[in-house]
Amino acid sequence: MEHFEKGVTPSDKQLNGSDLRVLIVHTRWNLPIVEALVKGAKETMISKHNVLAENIVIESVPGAYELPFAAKALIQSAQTQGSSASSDLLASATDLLGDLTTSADKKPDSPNPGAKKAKKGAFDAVICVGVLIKGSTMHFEYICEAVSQGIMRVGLDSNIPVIFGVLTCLNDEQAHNRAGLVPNGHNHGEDWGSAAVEMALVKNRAL
Ligand code: RBF
Repeated sequence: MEHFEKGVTPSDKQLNGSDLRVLIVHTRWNLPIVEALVKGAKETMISKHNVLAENIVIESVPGAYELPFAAKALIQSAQTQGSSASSDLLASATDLLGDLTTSADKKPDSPNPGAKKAKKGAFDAVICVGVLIKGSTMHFEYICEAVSQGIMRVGLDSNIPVIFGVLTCLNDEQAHNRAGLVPNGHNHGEDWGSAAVEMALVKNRAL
């Protein structure tokens, strides 16, 4: 049998994200692990798929349970701003949760030297990032179920692809492994960045 490598096989198509605007909403629960995942997603979109750093908007929420609501609110807010003729209303969607920034939320480091300008308005894809780690009560099961259903629903209802970037781990070790924080680990954020670009292109019928 051929060597089997677990995980996603990269698309054989060229995924060009240079015209995309992507929202990352992440939790502040388990933040050090979440930050690694957000970094993996962001850097992959920029370096592998040519997404402009200024077209990646990063917001945070307290915990995973809040991810679906925030994703929905930010999608709607950005769409309203994008369709408005008023320049006042063209303020970035970052304003909505503007007070809730963390070190993972830093705005783009430096302006992109390329000719393309930062986009305004609607997002082409959203990545919800969080880390749920099982405790001794049933909380984990309830939150996992609600969050996975909620994220799927936001995507289908809004017609914007929403990537399920939530780790549901039985212990800390699994979480560190899947955020690439230990030797031989793998940062799943990288896969989520690629998935966001691919699904945005599918949605825009550019693939
Ligand atoms: N949020 C997470 O993102 N990851 C967790 O592992 C997590 N564990 C929780 C465990 C308990 C016992 C409680 C009460 C909350 C937890 N939350 C976690 C927070 C949850 O997603 C949400 O922010 C709060 O319940 C407020 O709605």
